[in-house]
Amino acid sequence: MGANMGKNSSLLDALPSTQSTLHVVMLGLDSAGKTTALYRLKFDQYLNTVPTIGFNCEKVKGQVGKAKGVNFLVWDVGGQEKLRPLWKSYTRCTDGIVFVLDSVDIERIEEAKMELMRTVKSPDNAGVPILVLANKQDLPGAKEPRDLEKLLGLHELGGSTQHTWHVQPACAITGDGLHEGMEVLYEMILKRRKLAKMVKKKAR
Ligand code: G3D
Ligand code: MG
Repeated sequence: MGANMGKNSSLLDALPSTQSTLHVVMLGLDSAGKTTALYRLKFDQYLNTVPTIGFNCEKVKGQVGKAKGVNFLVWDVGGQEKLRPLWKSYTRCTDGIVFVLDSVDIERIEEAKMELMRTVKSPDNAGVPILVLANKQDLPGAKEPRDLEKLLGLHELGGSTQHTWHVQPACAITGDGLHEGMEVLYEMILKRRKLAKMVKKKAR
């Protein structure tokens, strides 16, 4: 537990990390880099991937900041079109969603947006924090997070749907930005839990 007990964190902050494993699902169009990101997070090395049929699932340990030592169970669901209806069964009851985006593939950004919004707006996922990995930042022509945010229409998710979200620039091949993104996701998950607790208390 020691690793999580910074000067400013209370015992409450530390509890969820020691209690349980957080469930996270990775979504995104095919070839966005989900499987590469998952294995980079897991083994800290680049593994050659093949298009995912079905799913991959790995336990990943947080490495930076508050998320250090936190266990995530990460599901990587195949992104091919015929598999997308399956996303729904994986995203139910998840603590967080990681949406992996190819920052160069602007041709398919509208399609990515549609898939993201469909998942996020499903009642099962109300309020689930979303980490958008703006992947492939190493490639020339990669769009900046600020532009991707606009193109994905993320501001639509503020108010009524109560989602928190963050766009993290990343390169799954080198691992740049991945653990930083997981830390932000972890903080969003904690915040949501605290809020839920407060609402419960008030209702008593
Ligand atoms: P998916 O699981 O989302 O379908 P993969 O995607 O992880 O299988 O990756 C698809 C292709 O994108 C792979 O290339 C992979 O190496 C590449 N890729 C993933 N992340 C990055 C990145 O950050 N930068 C660059 N330049 N490429 C990346 P191949 O050639 O094997 O299809
Ligand atoms: Mg894959």
